[in-house]
Amino acid sequence: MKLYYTPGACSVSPHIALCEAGIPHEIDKVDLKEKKTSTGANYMAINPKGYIPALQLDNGELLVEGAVIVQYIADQRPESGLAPKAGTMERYRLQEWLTFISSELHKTFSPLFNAAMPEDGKNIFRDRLAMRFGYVDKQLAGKDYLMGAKFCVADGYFYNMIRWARRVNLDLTAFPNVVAFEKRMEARPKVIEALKAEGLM
Ligand SMILES: N[C@@H](CCC(=O)N[C@@H](CS)C(=O)NCC(=O)O)C(=O)O
Repeated sequence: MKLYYTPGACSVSPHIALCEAGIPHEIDKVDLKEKKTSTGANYMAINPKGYIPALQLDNGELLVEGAVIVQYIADQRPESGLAPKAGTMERYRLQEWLTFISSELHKTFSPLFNAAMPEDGKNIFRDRLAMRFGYVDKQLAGKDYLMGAKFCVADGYFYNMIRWARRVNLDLTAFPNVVAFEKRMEARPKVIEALKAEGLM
């Protein structure tokens, strides 16, 4: 498998999933401005959506959309326990988390990375994010991970969002369970492996 990624972007989530699942993989760095891969290939010809992450499967198919990619990765190694079995209520709970992270956190960060967005506008998104982090903080009370005692693919995605919060100076001190979760994630050898591979550590 080959993961198209950009260091520190939302592709960190499937990258962590690949490492946690122990799946041999290649990574190919995409320049999002130029829409070129590391070899200079036209990324738009590979993924007409133009964004990362994208996972090229061993049969040549391309899978896009982070929330789906991480479930595909988990399902390749069911014994890893990275996702509950498809069709179970627990699996819908995982999908509930992935959809929440994708639509309520991930996309709410986008304006904060946009240099053209005025500060007043950014504050609207900062306030919304703080509310959403507050929700997750309550959900994490008494739990090590989003789904309970065990790491699942939504944890890698949420950790990715915490890293972004740090980048845009979103204050997380009011969310002690989120901060404890961040430390827990940073102690995981496979998370370290993914971050190192992207040159983030
Ligand atoms: N719907 C996609 C969105 C992915 C996305 O927002 N990727 C960003 C980086 S974090 C990107 O590649 N942006 C460049 C672009 O849209 O041209 C997903 O959930 O995977």
